[in-house]
Amino acid sequence: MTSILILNGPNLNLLGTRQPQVYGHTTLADIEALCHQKAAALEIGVAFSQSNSEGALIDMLHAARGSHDGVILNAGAYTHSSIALMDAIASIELPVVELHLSNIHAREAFRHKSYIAPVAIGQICGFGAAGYPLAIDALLGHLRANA
Ligand code: CA2
Repeated sequence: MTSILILNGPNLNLLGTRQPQVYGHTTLADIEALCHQKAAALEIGVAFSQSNSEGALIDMLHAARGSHDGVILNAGAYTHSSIALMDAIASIELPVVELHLSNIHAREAFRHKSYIAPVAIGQICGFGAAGYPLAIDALLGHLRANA
């Protein structure tokens, strides 16, 4: 069975509890439930995780090789700073979809730079929580086209 890892970075555990004017009222648990529903409908496996630690995210990316077929990554603010995450993605040789709730290109200039984009198969941003099922469709389409 196809298996996808959905990985969330720093502060995303706070979704729905703080700054709802920026990130909405949907919690990360709501998003996880949405992803499990989508995976069940598509008959694929999904693992969902979050960490505030750059090293833990890198460890989970390394562990994905051999246990998952692809990764959806919302790296949060590490998107704009982490060469280490970029190197980890390049090293695992798995397709990675870069995901953001907000449209990072319509926000502050420092959010326009992504270290994930050059090593991702594509980027989805600006659709809020709905971006997660969109990213699952995109990754599955990529995996099926490259099977
Ligand atoms: O739009 C996204 O998904 C981001 O990855 C979210 C990051 C931000 O640094 C990226 O530029 C874009 C921030 C996540 C912080 O989430 C919070 C949620 C509730 C309250 C405070 C922060």
